Amino acid sequence: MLETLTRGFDAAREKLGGVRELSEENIDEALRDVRMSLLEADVDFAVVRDFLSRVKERCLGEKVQTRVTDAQGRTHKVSPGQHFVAACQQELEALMGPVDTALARDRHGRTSLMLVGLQGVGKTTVAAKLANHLKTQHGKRPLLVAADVYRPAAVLQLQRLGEQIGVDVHAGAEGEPPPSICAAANERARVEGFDAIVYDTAGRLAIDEELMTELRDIHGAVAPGSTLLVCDALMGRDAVNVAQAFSEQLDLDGLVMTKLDGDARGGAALAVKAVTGVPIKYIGTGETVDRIEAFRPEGLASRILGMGDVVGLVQDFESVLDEKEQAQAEEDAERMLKGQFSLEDFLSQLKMIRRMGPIKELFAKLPGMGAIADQVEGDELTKVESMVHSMTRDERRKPELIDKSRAQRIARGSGRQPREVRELVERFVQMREMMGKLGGAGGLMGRIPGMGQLAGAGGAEFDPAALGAGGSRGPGTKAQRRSDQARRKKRKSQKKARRKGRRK
Ligand SMILES: Nc1nc2c(ncn2[C@@H]2O[C@H](COP(=O)(O)OP(=O)(O)OP(=O)(O)O)[C@@H](O)[C@H]2O)c(=O)[nH]1
Ligand SMILES: [Mg+2]
Repeated sequence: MLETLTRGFDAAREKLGGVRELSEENIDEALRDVRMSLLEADVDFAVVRDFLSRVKERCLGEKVQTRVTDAQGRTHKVSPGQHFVAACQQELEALMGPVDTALARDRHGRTSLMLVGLQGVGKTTVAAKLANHLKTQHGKRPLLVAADVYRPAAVLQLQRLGEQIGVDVHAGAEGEPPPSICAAANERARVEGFDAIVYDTAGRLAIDEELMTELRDIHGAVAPGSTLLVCDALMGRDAVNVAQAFSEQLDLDGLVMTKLDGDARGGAALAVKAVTGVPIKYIGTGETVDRIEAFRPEGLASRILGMGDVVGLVQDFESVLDEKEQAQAEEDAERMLKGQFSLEDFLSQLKMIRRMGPIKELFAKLPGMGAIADQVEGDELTKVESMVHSMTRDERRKPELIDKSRAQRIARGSGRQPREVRELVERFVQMREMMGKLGGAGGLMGRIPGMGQLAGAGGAEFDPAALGAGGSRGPGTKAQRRSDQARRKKRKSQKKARRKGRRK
């Protein structure tokens, strides 16, 4: 979704690739690409101008460090291009943050939030997503309130979603006006002991007085802890205008930007806080109820700069994998790079990815990882598993051995088609090759547990965090452990090879 933006920053970085130090001229030259991409991505003109001048100031104003030391005591050389990227990262974060994603309580001590916005932007979906989030992540017992009485089937839509996530939905009587529905729901929450409440309101095609009056009435009747405006990324610059208009009429606490999974230019996400003062609190990245994330400016900034949201990914990895699994993943990665990766390892990686849940999406965005992530959807993993289990040890280690007759045997054993066995082998071989290539790329992958050796192979890459742009996390003692492990393993395999040689 952020290709346009990323392209501009990439071009700028490339231009600075050859320069020895940053000067007013070469910064201006580099910023020209950035300016174009920001405008093309629909970022507000004034925001672009201010942003560029702050980046420039940061590049010129600071004493340019040529070396930095990271948290692990490793020193990195900082090139002018990297310094520029760090300045961009810091300014992008400042543009979108800081964000407090906590949802406030109302005067009854309940987490309560009201969703407002134009038609079709995703209010009802976000209502269900947030109710689900409150239920599963915060252990709350939420009540969903259907306050859209205008669109046919709007109530039914929310009821269906409520059923799906196991959350009660409050609907009004025939002809009951929305403010009174919401007030009744509020009272019901008190009586029945719901500790969270989410009001889904009606949308309009344009901002009209009637809509605003109704929203103000609801707001007055229930005094929600947070009022969130829902905008979709496809609205482009309009999202900024709409946020402006709503915030003039209603006290907005934040914004939920939906459909960031789509083909949008993403510029609105950058500009909205700067123009309206309303921070993005959550982002929607898909149609299903689990596709919602707390907004992290630093994550989006990294992605815009083409570096992937590695910090977020590392956090997510650490939250789903225990230490043993992380160590295992690291070993797998090591073997992958050496081309010793077997189908068994492949299977265990697929299982690990499946456990990551929604962050699969993120994983898929990293270079070359999409192909792997695709295979853990639906029944695919079970299929792969059954086929791998029907293989002999040798076949798992060297899938090249699998010829036509072996494929037939494996297919029979696993209840699959020989074609599927061949496809699996093909995909596996492709992936192994790709991993080999990634090894050279280094850096990025190295910050993900399990991918650590990739960094080792390519040399440590610059990390803007090391310049103070955020908390840096590196392999540290793990790296030490890994290299010890690698050495041990190497000795072992050399020994083995010698033994083999003697036998021959
Ligand atoms: N791809 C994608 N689709 C989304 C997302 N959020 C919502 N949608 C889709 O957008 C469409 C409209 O969503 P709703 O939740 O009904 O929008 P709404 O604002 O409640 O619409 P009205 O009540 O008619 O004003 C539906 O098809 C949703 O599945 C998202 O984050 N990504
Ligand atoms: Mg709706």
